[in-house]
Amino acid sequence: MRTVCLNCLSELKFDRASKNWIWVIRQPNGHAATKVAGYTAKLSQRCPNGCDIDEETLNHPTKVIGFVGESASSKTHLIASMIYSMMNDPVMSQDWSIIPSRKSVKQWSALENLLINRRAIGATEKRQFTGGQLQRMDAVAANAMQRPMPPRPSTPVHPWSGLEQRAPILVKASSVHTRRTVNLAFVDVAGEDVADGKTAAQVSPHLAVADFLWFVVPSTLNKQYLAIMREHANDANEESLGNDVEHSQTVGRTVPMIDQIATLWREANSYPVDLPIEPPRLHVSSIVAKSDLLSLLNFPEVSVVAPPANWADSPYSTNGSGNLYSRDQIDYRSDATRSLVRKLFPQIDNTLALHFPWNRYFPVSAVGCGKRADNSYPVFKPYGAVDPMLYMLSLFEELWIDR
Ligand SMILES: Nc1nc2c(ncn2[C@@H]2O[C@H](COP(=O)(O)OP(=O)(O)OP(=O)(O)O)[C@@H](O)[C@H]2O)c(=O)[nH]1
Ligand SMILES: [Mg+2]
Ligand SMILES: [Zn+2]
Repeated sequence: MRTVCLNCLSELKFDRASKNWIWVIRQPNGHAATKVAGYTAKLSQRCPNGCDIDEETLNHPTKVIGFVGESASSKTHLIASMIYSMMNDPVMSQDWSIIPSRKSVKQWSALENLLINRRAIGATEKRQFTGGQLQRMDAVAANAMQRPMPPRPSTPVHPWSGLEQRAPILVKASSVHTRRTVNLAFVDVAGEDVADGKTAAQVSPHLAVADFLWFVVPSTLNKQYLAIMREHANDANEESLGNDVEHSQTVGRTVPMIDQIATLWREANSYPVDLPIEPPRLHVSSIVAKSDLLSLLNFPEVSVVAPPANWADSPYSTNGSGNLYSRDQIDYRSDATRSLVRKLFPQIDNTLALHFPWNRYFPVSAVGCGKRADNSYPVFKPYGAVDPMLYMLSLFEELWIDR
């Protein structure tokens, strides 16, 4: 069984033969990432670096799930909406039990509270550095400005040391059929922090230990189509479409971001540069976010991919949750979404396919509508927020075998 200390992100593996926990050592330069050191016969409530460990992470395998995307692409809304939808969906609950871990309850409730009261969740703050790390960042900045670099410290500094901690939201997912459980650790990153590969490596160490990466691309990424959406805006989305900050993401920045994340992952895992990144080592899929805005465009795929134009105004019970649940239908929608992505922003699909050939697409509207100028939502009615989670759970082998 593999577990991860969610505080310092050390990886631990339980070796059945010796009944020992093994500590996976990651070198700062990414080399010898698989080197292991024996660890005490019985793991107590502490990781090798001395952090408190959530009891849940010792009882069940932990899957680290990272969301990557530019600022204001909807990452935090998606995480909150997807967990909310998993917990409250009547079809999902026939097969799954979803329980926030004890330590995440407070953080989770705060997010849930905003959504059910139809208030916007604020932008995620950048992670702060302490002492040594700040100097390193200065050095990077100095270099960029062509100033002479300060001398390098003689002892190598681990790139992830001195980093402000950010607690992922930990949720236990149990199959009611096999009675197996995995911990899902949802790691939320500030968009600014992944904007360039160097900063991402420093502030988002979880990217290197992730089991699943979700690339988040907003429906409005191509500004030519954003202009068309603005022309056709209606009451439900006029105010949010007018907000430039919300639609600041561009193809020009997202393409290098994907490329840099792939490079960063390869370095951290000593993975060959010329090989595509594939499961089971890392699962990667993409979410086309804010899918409620797609109904403003006139493409044949839209009716399969996006909620209808009156989604926010119609009563919940008449058109459900926008989830398809069945694998065949999810695959069908995924293919239609790829076809649409290849019209709206083809370079995104090319870059993803180059590094992550197994990438699939899930169109999701975390809220079901855009926010008003006063930071409130007319409705909280997610569209398609469960299907990507069902797909993800279906890939975790630990949940397959009956206990
Ligand atoms: N139309 C529409 N707007 C959305 C949706 N989800 C989020 N938004 C808007 O997008 C903006 C950004 O959402 P966030 O969840 O903060 O985005 P983020 O990717 O976490 O951004 P950072 O924390 O800055 O990295 C918010 O102002 C939301 O109102 C959606 O489903 N539909
Ligand atoms: Mg955020
Ligand atoms: Zn630790």
